[in-house]
Amino acid sequence: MATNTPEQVTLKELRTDLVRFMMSYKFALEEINTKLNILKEEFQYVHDYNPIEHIKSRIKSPESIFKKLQRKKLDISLESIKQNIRDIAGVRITCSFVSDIYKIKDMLESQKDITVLECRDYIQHPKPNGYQSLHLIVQIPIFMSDREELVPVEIQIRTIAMDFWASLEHKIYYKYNKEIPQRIVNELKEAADTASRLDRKMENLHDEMIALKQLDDEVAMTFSPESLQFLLGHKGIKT
Ligand code: 0O2
Repeated sequence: MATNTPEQVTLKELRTDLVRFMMSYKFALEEINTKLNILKEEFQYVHDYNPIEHIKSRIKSPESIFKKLQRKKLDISLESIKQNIRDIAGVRITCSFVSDIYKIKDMLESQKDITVLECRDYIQHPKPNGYQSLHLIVQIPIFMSDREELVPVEIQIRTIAMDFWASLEHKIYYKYNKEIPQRIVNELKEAADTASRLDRKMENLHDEMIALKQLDDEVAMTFSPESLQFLLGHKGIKT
């Protein structure tokens, strides 16, 4: 039987290490997705409302990891990736309203096996180009057959309007390899401001509807159906 050369053995070991290494990020994503789906379902049941519109997750490709290592002038090794690249596992959550973003952040922070390592609030402090989102780097434990690992996951939380802007802005930059003309940069910033105004407007409308519904419920609780019918009849309103 042919035996492996030392190079082949090293290569095989490296491959096993790499597969095992990437596996922990895949499991971490699965854990976070399960947590988010539980929150989504339970919140809908208890509050009759769903703060999570959409969840998307991805594992960073080896090419992107490699590019990031190069961009940051870091060592190319598994240890270096582990220490420096914290967005290998990434989840993007889209919500209807800005207040939902902070609700989700609070719910995640209060889970005792989740540690928030970093929080970048690009909603309170948008990037100069207009980019808005809340970025969390969380760490969760993953239990394997022979060990427990603490794995970082990047969670981006944004509204539908913020997501719409970021996706299109990314497409514009991705397709155009040269420097973007200043006029386009300015218009993109304006579009981000418009998206932000739309977010505020939709949230105000939502709050007004909640207040109206509460008032309706209070009226219904205060008056019996008979007295309500009498009062409405008195006002000439048919029920
Ligand atoms: P991908 O494929 O989306 O993952 P760092 O991670 O700290 O080294 P950075 O850029 O300082 O690098 O981190 P930051 O600001 O938290 O942003 C990381 C991710 O946020 C990016 O991932 C984008 O997904 C998103 N993002 C940040 N700024 C912008 C922006 O101006 N426009 C858009 N469309 N998205 C943005 P990656 O690594 O670029 O790639």
